[in-house]
Amino acid sequence: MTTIVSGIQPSGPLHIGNYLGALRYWLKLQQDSKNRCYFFIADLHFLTQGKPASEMRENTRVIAAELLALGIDPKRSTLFVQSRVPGHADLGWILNCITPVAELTRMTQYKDKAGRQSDNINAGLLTYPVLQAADIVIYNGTAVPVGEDQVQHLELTRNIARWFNNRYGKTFAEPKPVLTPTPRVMSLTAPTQKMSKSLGEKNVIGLADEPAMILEKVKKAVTESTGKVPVTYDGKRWSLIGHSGVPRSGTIESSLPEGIIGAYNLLKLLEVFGTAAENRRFANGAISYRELKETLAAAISGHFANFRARRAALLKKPSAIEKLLAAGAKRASAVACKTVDEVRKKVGIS
Ligand code: LTN
Repeated sequence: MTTIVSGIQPSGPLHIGNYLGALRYWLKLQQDSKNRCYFFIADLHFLTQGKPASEMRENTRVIAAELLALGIDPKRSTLFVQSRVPGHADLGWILNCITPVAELTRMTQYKDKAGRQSDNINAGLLTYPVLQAADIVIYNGTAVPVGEDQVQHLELTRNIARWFNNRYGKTFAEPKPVLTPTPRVMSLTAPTQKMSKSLGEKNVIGLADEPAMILEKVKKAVTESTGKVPVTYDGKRWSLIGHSGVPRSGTIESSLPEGIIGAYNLLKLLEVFGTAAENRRFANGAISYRELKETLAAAISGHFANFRARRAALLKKPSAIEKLLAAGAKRASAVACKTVDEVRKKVGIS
């Protein structure tokens, strides 16, 4: 048995960056009966963003419907809202007390966020990765499907588990990230940056976006204009000639012209959502961006057609969703309580 743990902040409706970065893997991992999966909506983490209560509530409701519509199956996976399992915050506090502040101030995500929300650098932002560590070790998680931006937090989680074990005796496993093979999905309108809601609506393709909206957004995607992009397609994957993988900040690729990165980003999306035949059409000669964008938009719309229908149906049944989440929290709590009891004994507060 492998215990899989992952969470997603309810920062807004799901988008293809979430899907390709992690959620696609959640779906795959829950199919394997050798995996025990805990998936949750990380509302305690999202509290660090200082959003109004109405937005907290609304986002959580929508994202729960979206996870179910995507195929997260409460029969196979334990799906719940983090704040409804009190053990997370309890254990988070205890782990705070063994984590050096210096380890937290060097986290790149903390520095990024503190820069972006300079009017709200709350203590939760700093201890965010400690709560994340608690989320994982509370279920003795060993594999954590996340986007590559979470790798540093996972390293800290392993350190925290080790510090605790060294001090109080072997208690926690040391979890590892499970990264999707999908490169980072870049913003449509600012392709040197990661696709993210914080860049604005037009940068992201929502999983629930209607076909007309998807087409509109894809059409506005930034690309170079000659159709000549240094790429090859091997029948499965697009590669950028002379460059490995995706543009990442601080690498050679990020110094490429924005239009080339933008074009490559669209091809990588077609690689996932389109057929091999559709991809091959763009592999020889100059790329017609009009054709590429129309093909890609149709492929994405088609891929999420069932999702849109199921999501709409689920949103009409809020009490059914509530019931599922309550059952998930109950199941998670049974395990979380055991861990917290054991930890309380070990640290001397039982
Ligand atoms: N920080 C993560 C969300 C998250 C998480 C977790 C992921 C909170 N707790 C535990 C994996 C395991 C993010 O923003 N992607």
